[in-house]
Amino acid sequence: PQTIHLADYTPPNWLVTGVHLTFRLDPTRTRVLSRIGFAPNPDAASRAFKLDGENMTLIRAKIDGVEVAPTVTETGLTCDVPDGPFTWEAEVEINPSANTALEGLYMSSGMYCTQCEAEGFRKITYYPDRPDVMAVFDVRIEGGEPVMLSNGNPGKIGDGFAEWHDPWPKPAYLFALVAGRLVNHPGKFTTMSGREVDLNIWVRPGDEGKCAFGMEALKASMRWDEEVYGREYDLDLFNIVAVDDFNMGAMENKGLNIFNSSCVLASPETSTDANFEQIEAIIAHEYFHNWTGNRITCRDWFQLCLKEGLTVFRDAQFTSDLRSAPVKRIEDVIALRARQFREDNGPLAHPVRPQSFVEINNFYTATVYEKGAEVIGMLKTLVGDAAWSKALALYFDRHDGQACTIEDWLRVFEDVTGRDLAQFKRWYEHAGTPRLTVTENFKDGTYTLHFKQETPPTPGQPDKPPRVIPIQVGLLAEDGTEIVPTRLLEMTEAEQSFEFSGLDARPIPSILRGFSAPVILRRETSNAERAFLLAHDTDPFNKWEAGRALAREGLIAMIRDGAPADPAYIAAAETMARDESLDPAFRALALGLPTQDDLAQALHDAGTVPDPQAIWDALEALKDARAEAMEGTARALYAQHQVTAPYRPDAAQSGARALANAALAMLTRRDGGAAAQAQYDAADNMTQQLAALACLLQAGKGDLALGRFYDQWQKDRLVVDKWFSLQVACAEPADAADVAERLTRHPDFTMKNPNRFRATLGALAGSPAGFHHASGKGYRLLADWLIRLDPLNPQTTARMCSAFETWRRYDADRQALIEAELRRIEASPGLSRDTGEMVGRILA
Ligand code: BAL
Ligand code: ZN
Repeated sequence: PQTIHLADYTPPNWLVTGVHLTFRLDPTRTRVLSRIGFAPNPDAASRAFKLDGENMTLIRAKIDGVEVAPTVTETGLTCDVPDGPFTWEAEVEINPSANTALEGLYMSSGMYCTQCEAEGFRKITYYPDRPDVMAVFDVRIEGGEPVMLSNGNPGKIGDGFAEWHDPWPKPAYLFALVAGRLVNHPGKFTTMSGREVDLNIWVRPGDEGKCAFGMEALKASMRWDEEVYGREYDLDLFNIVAVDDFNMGAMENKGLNIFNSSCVLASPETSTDANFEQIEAIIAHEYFHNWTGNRITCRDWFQLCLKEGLTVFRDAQFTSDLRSAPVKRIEDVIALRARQFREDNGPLAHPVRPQSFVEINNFYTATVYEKGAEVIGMLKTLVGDAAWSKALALYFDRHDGQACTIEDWLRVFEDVTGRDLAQFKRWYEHAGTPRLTVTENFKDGTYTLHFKQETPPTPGQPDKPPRVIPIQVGLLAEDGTEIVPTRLLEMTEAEQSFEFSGLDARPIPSILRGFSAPVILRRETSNAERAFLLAHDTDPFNKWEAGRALAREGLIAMIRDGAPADPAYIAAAETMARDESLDPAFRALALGLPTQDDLAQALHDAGTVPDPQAIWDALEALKDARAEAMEGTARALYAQHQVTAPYRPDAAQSGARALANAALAMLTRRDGGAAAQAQYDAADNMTQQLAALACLLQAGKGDLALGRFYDQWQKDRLVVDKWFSLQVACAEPADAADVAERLTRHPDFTMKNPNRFRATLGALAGSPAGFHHASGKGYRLLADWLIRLDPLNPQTTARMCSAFETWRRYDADRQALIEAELRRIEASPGLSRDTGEMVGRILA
């Protein structure tokens, strides 16, 4: 397979002046007729004409009305064309029913739908399928389906056909079509200039009761983007469609967002508080793409972070504004460390703006998305809020309607602030998580912090020059008062010192407040100081971080030295949990322990080979010891934070339920599941039902409830996904692979539905002690299923290969077992380009 390099970018030879598409829908023989205006690109060096196209049969092609005979290959076609503008016409046949890869036009539960990002449009018709070719699309859909949707505004709708016109030039990856038996949940929104926009959430009949929350989230997003960024919606209509079979979470097609049904359908009975929060964020994310992604798009796929990093940053701002900013920040950092740090410290590490790829679908990663958003956050911190607002206004003004690069983005900031961002750009160009080591000194009233930054080598990048790192620091006195409020230190050198003078006594530092840069902070400190910061830090993130570090150090001593559970951690956790001045959601997060994967990475960084079973045992021992010591507190918290008001998925109620459920998990270790059983029996919402079921399963008392749960919810696909994944996630390490294997034989298991596949095999990959069981059965089961899935759905297969990305952390026996499975996948006949690239990179 061919490797594509950023350095090889050349502008398109031909520009598209307009696109007319007619779809004659048929489940197995859909005809697509295209009429496309082409004009030479004055910026291009060549007029050679090549169109992308895959998995289709060309019926006929014409240029300016005259039939032509292009040279057709597996990836597209070439043709002799006139020197100047011309009209291309083609008729192709495609088979949506056979499209199990879920890219291009496919069928899901009897309805037609599309996914064109990144390169799916080339499976619909021949086209220059690249984001820097933007055009106005007119679409006619024939086929007699009750509902037939495409991008833009509706045109004529008649007997068996519907026409659509999208006035905004767009790249083909934003094209969408949906047709089928759908019902809508309608809404209306009046924009800031007074235009009325029709809103719809389209679902399969039976799901209409799960749309109200998504509709309110959409309106809130539209209002927020007007208020915060001055961005107004630009069509008469905004449609969202829920689709069961979808590789990603959702897709921002212009005016016709398509969602994985798990990311839009919500009801209190079937969705957890976490689901509600995530749905709200994803609806916002896709909506915000209308400006950051659609109106201003990417020049090429290497610039993916231009739209994704910025849009993740914007959706995080939205959630912070609607809910709790500290809680959102902590949740995001937990996720960043779990997914992005793991990626950045392994064989799949790549820059936020990659320099090469074989299959772009493999780069929809935590690095491009989440680290991409962190980079934006650092930029905002460095330039300040006022300059940020000016720069964004300039970005929207200067680049509206264009396909842009990271250079364009940074130039806007340089123009607004006069700063040189050449060093900052390294965050986009160099992979790897910097290690920021800090030492300190106090003398004659001056406190000095000395920082040293080092970034380990990553694939293809052995040496890393220093980056600019924004470090937010505050100082506390021994009595807990804050003597220096948060101050921004701008580190630009490999080593650099910062002084704070005029102090009476040696302060206690709170470093990297708000997690102001995506780095690993290394500092020699004591557990007493961590407990002090947990009690007194005014920065909520660092307060949480101190508790997390205290737990982590105790766990590492348990794992490495066989130490008992640290009573200092438990005492500090109990004081924090009882502190009624703290938000319950924060307390619930602060009672969370480092994950198995966090601990494995921390041990590996400290030069110890992690033993997944020992990590599991230490976590269990700490949870037992904490539950014993905190039994009274757990009982009190559980009683005190019951929500009696009617269910609302807002921050206040969710926080209370999160704390009550954290207390329930502790109580279950003391009462054998009595309180959990009572909660299960009384629950009228999924948050409480699922939390109680998890407690019962962990207590070994879940069989009855599990059966009842299935009986109750077997007709609800999304709840059945929870039923699958919870069983694997709650299994003992020795049983997890067996549980997953048994579930793959359940009549409801299907590998054609990515949600169900992830709920089963993804849950195994996400349960480290079970996945890494010394027998190798977890590895074997996952590899078996990846080999089976690859011919059907390369994209989902390739993404799930990242389960193996940490393999070099482990002992020689586990490494040998994993390597054998990776080699077995690699040797599978006809392995996809997607999976081949991922396995190759992991093994390299
Ligand atoms: N553009 C792919 C889905 C998303 O990031 O919104
Ligand atoms: Zn996105």
